[in-house]
Formats: sequence, C-alpha cells, structure tokens
Amino acid sequence: MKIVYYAPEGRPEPWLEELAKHLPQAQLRVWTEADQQAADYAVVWKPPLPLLRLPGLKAAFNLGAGVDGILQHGAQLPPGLPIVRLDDAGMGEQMVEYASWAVLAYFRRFDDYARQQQQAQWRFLKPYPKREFTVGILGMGVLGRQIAAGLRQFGFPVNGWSRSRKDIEGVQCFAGDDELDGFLRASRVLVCILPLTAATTGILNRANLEKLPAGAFVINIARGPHLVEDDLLALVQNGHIAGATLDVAQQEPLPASHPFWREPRITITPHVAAVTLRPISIEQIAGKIRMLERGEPIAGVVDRSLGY
Ligand code: NDP
Ligand code: OXD
Repeated sequence: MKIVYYAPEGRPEPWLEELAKHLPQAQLRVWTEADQQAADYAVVWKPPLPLLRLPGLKAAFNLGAGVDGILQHGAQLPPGLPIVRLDDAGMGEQMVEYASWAVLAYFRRFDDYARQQQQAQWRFLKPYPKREFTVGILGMGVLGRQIAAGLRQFGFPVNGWSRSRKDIEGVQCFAGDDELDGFLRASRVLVCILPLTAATTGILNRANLEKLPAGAFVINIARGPHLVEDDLLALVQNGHIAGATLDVAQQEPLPASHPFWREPRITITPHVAAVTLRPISIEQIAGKIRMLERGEPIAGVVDRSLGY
C-alpha cells in the first residue's frame, strides 16, 4: 500500500514516523510537485490539486476537521474520490477549553479588568447576570456539541443552530435559515464553529451581527471568511459589539497592518483553538485506512454537495 503525505508547513518526518508505527507495511512518501506516481491514500493538509489526481487514489484524509482547503478545488477534484475529515481527534476538548476561556473572560469581565490594569485602575465592575448571558453556538456538529456541553457545565444558558434539527438536553436548538434571526436575537455571546461552505461564507456580516443584543460578544473559532471583518470592526467601534475573540482571519497570518491588532476590544489568537494532535489523528486515519482495505464503510466522509 502506498501513502503520500503533504502539508505546506512543518516537518513531514514525525508524521511519516507516526504513520509507519500504525501501518508498518505501507510505503510512505512525501509528495512534491514533480511526483505523479500512483498512490493508494493521501494524508494531507491544504493539498495542491495534482496530488489529489494521482493515479490509483482511493481516499484523501484531511489533517483537520475543516475540508475547505480541499473542496476549494471544486469541480476539478476527481468526482469519486472520498474526502475524509478528522472526527474530533482531540479537538473537541481543546475547543471546549478555548470557548470556555473566551466566554468566561467576557462573563467575569476579565477583559475589562485587563484593560483597567493598563490604566492602573482598581475598580469594581458590576457582574452580568448569568441567566441573561446566553451563548449561541453556530454549528452543532462534532465540535459545537462538545462546546455546548462544556458551557452548560458552567451554568450558561446555551442555544445551538444547525442545518438539521437537533434534540440536545439542556440546549435550545434552532435549525435552518428561517430560525437564524431568532437564534441571533437571543445570543449574548455568539460562537461560530461552522464549516466554511458557500452557505456559511460571510454569515458573520453586519446585518446578522446587528441582530445580536446590544453589547454582545463574538467568538470565531471556525474560519476567517465566515466573518466580514470591516463589518465587525465598525460594530465594535460603535459599541454594538462589546468584544470579539478571533482565532481565524481572512488572511492568515493576520497582516501586521490589520486594524484588528490595534483594537483593544478584539482578541486575536493564531488559529490555535484546536490543533491537530499527531498521535490521535494518525491513529484515527490509520484505523480508517485499515477499514477501507477490509472493504468496510468509514465515518467522516465529506458530502461534497453540502461542502462539509
Ligand atoms: P461538523 O461537520 O461536525 O459540524 C458542522 C455543523 O455546522 C453541523 O451542525 C451542521 O449542521 C452545521 N452547518 C453546516 N452548514 C450549515 C448551514 N448552512 N446552516 C446551519 N448549520 C450548518 O464540523 P466540526 O464541528 O467538526 O467542525 C466545524 C468547523 O470548525 C470545521 O469545518 C473547521 O472549519 C473549524 N475548525 C477550526 C479549528 C480551529 O483551530 N480554529 C479547528 C478545527 C475545526 P448539521 O448538523 O445539520 O449537519
Ligand atoms: C481544522 C483546523 O479544520 O485546524 O481542523 O482548522
């Protein structure tokens, strides 16, 4: 069995070593531009199109949950090639940590106290009532559901929005475009953990963000293009949005000249909300390769018509 590996950044060797541990019989190689040799499986992050067109390819395993870096090739992708996403692989726990940190920072006003510290100010700020601090989660998939459960443990009211209707204990579930307005109007904190698709690109735009209650907070841990950055900046500057925590940006790395860096109510992290954990991710991928080799169906195959 031949497996090609590709990622635009980072050293490939540790990934190949990990693959070799789980699939000792496989011939492993790092894909380079000139490589047109046959392969059975590809293990990739943001792969160029020619890699996905290698002869003999039976499936492409994405080294992340979001497959936008593969589906961006659109109709040029080989039609029958299964694209397989990472299913949690330790990302849910990281997302719960990140979302809890950001929500608690706003709820307990740690962000305000940090700004007060810059001015050497020792000043009490009135706490927010928790029952009014509803967290609305856009995207109730593998990661969104775990974030919801984590935030429920802190006692926050939690709402969720997804394409298909969910029934999750303790979470008020909204579904589809018709229920988006009601969901937004009830969200004091909005957490975006949607996949990036044609339907979700630009969803965090001015019209939608204005539906949030005045003084709302926005947390984007999904993809940069979900957010219309100028719209958010204007709403932060006019006070409608009291703060935003952004792990992703339209252009990554966020350019040094970007106004987000200088806006004190915007917190930036460099796309680290949930990183791909090598051992658990490769274990998951190797397990699925073995299943495919045995002719068994696997979970996590992307529905190209939906884009996730
Ligand atoms: P899933 O595919 O498991 O879940 C996606 C959720 O979004 C589902 O609930 C789905 O609805 C919902 N959804 C999709 N399209 C729409 C739509 N048009 N309207 C309403 N709801 C919609 O994905 P994951 O939870 O595993 O991951 C989500 C995203 O998080 C990834 O695609 C990736 O971009 C991002 N991510 C970011 C990371 C970071 O470090 N910043 C790390 C990991 C992931 P339904 O349930 O009905 O299908
Ligand atoms: C992912 C990511 O999609 O790391 O997994 O962004």
